[in-house]
Amino acid sequence: MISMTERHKKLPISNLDEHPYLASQRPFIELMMKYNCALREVSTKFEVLDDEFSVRYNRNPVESIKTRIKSPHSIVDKLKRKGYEFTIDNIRDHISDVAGARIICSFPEDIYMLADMFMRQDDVTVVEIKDYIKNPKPSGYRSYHLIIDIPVFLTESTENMRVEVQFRTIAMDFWASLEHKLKYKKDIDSPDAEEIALQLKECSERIAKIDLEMQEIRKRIDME
Ligand code: 0O2
Repeated sequence: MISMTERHKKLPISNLDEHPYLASQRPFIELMMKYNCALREVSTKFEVLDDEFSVRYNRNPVESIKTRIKSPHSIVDKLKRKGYEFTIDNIRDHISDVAGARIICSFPEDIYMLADMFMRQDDVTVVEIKDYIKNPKPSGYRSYHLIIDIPVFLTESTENMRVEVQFRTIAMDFWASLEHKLKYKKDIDSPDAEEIALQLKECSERIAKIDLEMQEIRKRIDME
């Protein structure tokens, strides 16, 4: 019988080879470990920027930072949707959001400022920019997405890992989280579907206006 303490011990990765099944999973476990390290680096970069802002300008443009690694199930699904087999190379080459970081900002202008500072950093290579704030999705989804490569320094090599960074205001995040829940909770296949979609889009437009109004208020307060 395995005691609680033993069961909760971290499995040393070197032991993987002792178990044929686990040994076969090793490349996947290693890949996820590298994505996880890349996410920690990205997260630290935004913490640093926010700390400096706090000391210099007495304000925090970063409200919160969330990170996640895509679940194996979602990885399999996404590869299938794109017509690829589940292999390490296909994951690396065809999925850009295995590692995802979400930077929630106070105001829309903070998004562009932080994204710009981040992109100018020497070790960040920008692969793609998707500006769903200037060009919202038909659903009403607003966010600024960056696909980047960042080096992870390992024991014997350095590997560039791909990360998707999503920037949103608190308001955009509020909309996206609720819309995601509403959409995925139920298959909206009812005759109301079109009307619901329109209503969600209108909510997104109102939220965007509020974001700009709050930004104006901040500017007025700053000038006083
Ligand atoms: P999750 O659970 O958030 O990870 P690509 O990744 O480039 O092959 P894709 O998936 O079309 O193609 O990229 P896109 O649309 O630029 O960005 C995908 C991510 O943006 C989604 O990830 C969501 O997080 C978010 N997103 C995009 N459109 C919407 C939308 O209409 N509503 C909401 N709530 N979120 C959206 P995943 O993998 O779908 O999900």
